Amino acid sequence: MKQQLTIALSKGRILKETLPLLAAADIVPAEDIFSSRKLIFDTNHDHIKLVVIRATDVPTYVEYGGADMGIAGKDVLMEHGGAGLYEPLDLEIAKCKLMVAGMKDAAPVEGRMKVATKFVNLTREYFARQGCQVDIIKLYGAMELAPIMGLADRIVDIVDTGNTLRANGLEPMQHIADISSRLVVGQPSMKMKHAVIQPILDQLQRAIDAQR
Ligand code: PRT
Ligand code: MG
Repeated sequence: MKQQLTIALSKGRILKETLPLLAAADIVPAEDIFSSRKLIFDTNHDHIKLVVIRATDVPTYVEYGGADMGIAGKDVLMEHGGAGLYEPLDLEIAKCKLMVAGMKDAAPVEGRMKVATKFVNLTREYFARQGCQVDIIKLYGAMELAPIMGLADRIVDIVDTGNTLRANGLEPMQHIADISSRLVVGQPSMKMKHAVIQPILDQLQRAIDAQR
């Protein structure tokens, strides 16, 4: 019998782009994920299950072996840190950029800059690398509001078209990283379940090449 394999998928916008890639690698959920309230899904393979969870929980599940592999945005992975995870594939989906932004035509900040973000770890590392001391303010959403309300001088957030920034009178200022979704594999799973994981990696790689 084949070893059991659990794949953790990020719900939200990544999921819509993930399912066609999985299908191209011949992994298809047994029922419609979007219309179900289930968290765990059987697939067309007896040995493969999918769990659908919050993006930020995906690396945690994979790190602690609650899932063997997972799919999450590079932003989420950078924020989580890479301990215990291999990142063998760039799926090249849900592409966007991680940027520093502020009010349009904002004056340079005097003294210590206040930066609002949900990505506190990667923001701290980014500004430390710039040799810049900042105060980080943790928010859980609507970062764009913070500079408008005088809560922060800058934000660190995901930018795609830039429409959200523009609509709120903000502009992108510094590019931190290009983001796309990645496949991660737990280090023990990669070793112990290599026989079932490697064929999936190969098929996904072919599906990624085909979608380019
Ligand atoms: O909603 P929840 O808090 O559970 O999690 P989440 O908001 O992280 O999930 P989701 O589904 O919104 O995003 C998941 C992942 O998609 C992110 O981790 C990124 O890797 C990727 N991604 C790609 C994006 C975007 N594009 C994106 N445009 N994530 C967020 N946005 C948001 C951004 O936060 C901003 O509010 O869209 C707005 C900017 O878009 P533009 O086009 O106006 O610039
Ligand atoms: Mg969201």
